[in-house]
Amino acid sequence: MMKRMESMVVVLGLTLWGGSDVKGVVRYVDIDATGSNNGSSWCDAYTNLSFALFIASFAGDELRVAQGTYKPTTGTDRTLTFTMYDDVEAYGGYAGCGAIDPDARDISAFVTIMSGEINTASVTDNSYHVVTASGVANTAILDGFTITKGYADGSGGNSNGAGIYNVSGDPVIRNCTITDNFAATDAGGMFNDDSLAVIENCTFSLNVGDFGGAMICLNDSNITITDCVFDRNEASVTGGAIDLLQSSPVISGSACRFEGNETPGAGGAIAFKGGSGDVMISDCEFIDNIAGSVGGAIAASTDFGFFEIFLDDCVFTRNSARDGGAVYMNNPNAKITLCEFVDNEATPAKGSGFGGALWIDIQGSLIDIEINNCLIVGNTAKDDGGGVYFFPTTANGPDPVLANCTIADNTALNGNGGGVFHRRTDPIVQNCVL
Ligand SMILES: [Ca+2]
Repeated sequence: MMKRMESMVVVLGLTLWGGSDVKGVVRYVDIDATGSNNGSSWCDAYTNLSFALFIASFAGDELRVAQGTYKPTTGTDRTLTFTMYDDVEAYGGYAGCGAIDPDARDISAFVTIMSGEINTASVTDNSYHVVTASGVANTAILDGFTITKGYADGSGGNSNGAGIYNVSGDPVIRNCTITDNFAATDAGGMFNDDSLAVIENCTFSLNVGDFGGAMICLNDSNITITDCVFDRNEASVTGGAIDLLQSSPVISGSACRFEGNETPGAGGAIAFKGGSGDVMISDCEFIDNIAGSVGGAIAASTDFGFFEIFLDDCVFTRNSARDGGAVYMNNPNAKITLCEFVDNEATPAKGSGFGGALWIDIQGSLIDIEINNCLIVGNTAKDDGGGVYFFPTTANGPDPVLANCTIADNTALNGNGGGVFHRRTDPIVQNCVL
């Protein structure tokens, strides 16, 4: 009996030590610290960020990281990475040891960089993944870092997610800049598979991949993206900024902007290939995005699963594609409300171009399309549908609704329907200015 009591005490002790109820301490990381390197103060800070993250994982410590450039290794192993852990919150952007106020925090002034630039000066021998978030809960937080120079050109998972690689993790990524990362297959910036990641106030720029220059979401990655900027990312196949397969994100926030993203395929900014629920995009600006095929800003297809897409309060300006200069919809239910479509173009140099602002394809008999309170102005198609092109593939299909919209000054250069082109359907037009 005594023995049993003792072992219970040991078990309880271990549980308390490792449990999330035990609040960790604050530990310091500063690449320039020269003291005892035990993490206890700015000048005794750890200099090795990978090691600090690992140590912090035991009791769930908070890490404060000073300005400077940190690398996953000083050696040559491309598989080494900054690993995120449950209950570890890491904050970059501090002034650090030697500053008048080492606790001063300013992410722009005290830039804290997680860099995959290892080995030679060439990027092609860099870390496959700068950060790895696989398996973590939403208690794993990165806040205030620049994540850059990942180069995922390996095999399997090492060809995806050069900036952040995430399988079955739900990390929180906040106030970060994810820039200049390359993946040979999916997502230069951030790879999400089976994830409920939360991404807030981040910038993804100049990332390159085959699918999703900045980000890919696979297998029910119904992530939340708030107040993020996607700037000049490139995908060589689809989804200039974001590629989504059977995933339904919420993308919103007054700072939300997609600008100058590009792909030769579908979805200059975002490509949806089937959802796993409702897709919500609100308060976002889409500017100067380019798709070689369909959907200069957004291409949404239900080829891999039906979904309902809601576009609220978004502005689409100067996006271009072969068809659907701003938005291409292939068969989801769609509610487009309070959006502005201005100066978008479907005017390819070769071949035909339909739907200067919108191409809406309706195949199913129960598809529900509603465009309400929108402004569709100054858009141009090479052929039919300067503003909107409705294209049901079956006769007598469901009738899309256009209500309370202003549709003006759109041009169908060589075709019909300067404002709206439709065939095999009877759009219900209510209270619109044409
Ligand atoms: Ca290198």
